[in-house]
Amino acid sequence: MTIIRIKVYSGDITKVKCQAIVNAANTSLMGGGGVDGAIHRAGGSKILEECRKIKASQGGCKVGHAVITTSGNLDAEKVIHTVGPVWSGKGDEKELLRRCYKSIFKLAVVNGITEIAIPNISTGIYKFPKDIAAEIAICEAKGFIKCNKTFHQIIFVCFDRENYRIYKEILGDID
Ligand code: AR6
Repeated sequence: MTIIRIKVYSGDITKVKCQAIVNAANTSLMGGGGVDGAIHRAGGSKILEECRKIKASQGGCKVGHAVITTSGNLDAEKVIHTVGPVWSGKGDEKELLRRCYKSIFKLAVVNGITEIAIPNISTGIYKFPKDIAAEIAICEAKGFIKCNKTFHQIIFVCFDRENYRIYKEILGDID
């Protein structure tokens, strides 16, 4: 029997019960709109406090990198904040988005996380084409999970219908 470790949910990531959730932040780590705003609102001031400390010590977070904080009032134990690229269609955005996923999984392993919920990074305010972003996200997740047999699960949380449809189409009807 194959145990399916990549899942697709539809809805709000702040409501997902999972060991860690990922935030699509910006380089300042000081909060914003979209999923970033939702996570800070639901998680409360503890998250921003830790983000401030990280900003003071390393000047925020570069595109393609990731940092980890407490989850404040959220059910998750940790929040991993990554910064996706802004889509222009002319630069190395695909590679930078790939790097986001690699950075997330690396931080998860270092912190003993084996279950993670991830939003559709860069596909909102940063305007990355949803189909290309989904191919990258799923390719990186499959590659990671193949090499990390003890990792329990990766949940892609799709807030909008189009992303949900794209993920279901790529992964097949798996839930
Ligand atoms: N749960 C899950 N996914 C969500 C939620 C939610 N509550 N809310 C929105 N999404 P975006 P980006 C989806 O714009 O494109 C912020 O201001 C949304 O439908 O949140 O990486 C940051 O501070 C979309 O599919 O992030 C940055 O400045 C996905 O999350 C900038 O936006 C990503 O949309 C980052 O832009």
